[in-house]
Amino acid sequence: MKFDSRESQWIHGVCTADLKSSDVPQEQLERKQQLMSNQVWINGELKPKEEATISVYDHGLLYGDGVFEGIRVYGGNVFLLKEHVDRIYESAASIRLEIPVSREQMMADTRHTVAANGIVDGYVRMVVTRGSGYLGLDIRKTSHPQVIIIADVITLYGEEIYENGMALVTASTIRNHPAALNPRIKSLNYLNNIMAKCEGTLAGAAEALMLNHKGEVAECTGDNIFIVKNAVVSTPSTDAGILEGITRNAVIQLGRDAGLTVREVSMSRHDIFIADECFLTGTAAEVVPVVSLDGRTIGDGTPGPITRDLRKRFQALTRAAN
Ligand code: PXG
Repeated sequence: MKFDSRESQWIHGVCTADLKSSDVPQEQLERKQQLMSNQVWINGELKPKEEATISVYDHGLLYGDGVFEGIRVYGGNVFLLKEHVDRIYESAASIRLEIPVSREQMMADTRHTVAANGIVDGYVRMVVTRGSGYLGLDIRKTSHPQVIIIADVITLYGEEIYENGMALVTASTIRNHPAALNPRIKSLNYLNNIMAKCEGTLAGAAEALMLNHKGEVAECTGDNIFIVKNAVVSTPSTDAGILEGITRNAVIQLGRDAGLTVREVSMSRHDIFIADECFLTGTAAEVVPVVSLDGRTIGDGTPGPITRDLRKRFQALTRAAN
């Protein structure tokens, strides 16, 4: 079958969902146009995005060999920057990738890139690739890891989802086994999540729930998951094989500070079906109410009071950091 970008996003009928330009929020398109001359930080300097290129021999492209972060900017402040920088260095250490700049330098370069692009409310994509080299998996065949910082904007879900809640579906693709590729590593190899996301898209859902190899709830394709039952907040622990989300950790802390019991526990789909409330957390997504899973209504089918309260507290935190 021939790929036709007007007809389909995918070849061989795996995913037929169209993403027309009309599906992209107008606000995002306008903002993008203003940012046509984006300056990208690449290996120690800012370059116009057209000139910020890396080699086709880079193992980040050839093998997905590298690490990344997605970070929000609120009111010109790069939110929880230290936490994101710490995580990218931990991801890199885990795959034996040495980032050629210090953590302090990475933070300074990020702030500089955000300011140079005039980003007030936006999004940073930080990427470190293994670098270019010879073909072959051997990491000794590469040199010069590439450090890239992009400052742009992101909109994940429409306003309707934040107001009325999201319908989730469970993907049949399970989350990577932690002994194969630990989901705590935010690596450039995101096919596991992309395949699950594709299942969600096919089913008409904005996000998809992923289970782990034991059939337990792990996380969504780009968000962590929480439930509320009898005023107790629960989320899967890192043992379930998840990315230890920075928004997740912030929301756990906000909940505890508000006097709520917040537990990290093993969880099944059944626990979600019978929960009073459910919500997702993520850098791009922030706090998103979930009102159904696989056709089962959660609670009364509207965003619950604890979800709404935690969302408010999280928004206050993003503003307070300025
Ligand atoms: N799980 C997975 C698999 C993720 O990729 C989260 C949870 C939430 O983690 P944080 O640290 O963001 O609270 C993520 C993060 C994107 C995008 O471009 C995806 C994420 C973050 C930012 C942007 O789609 N996923």
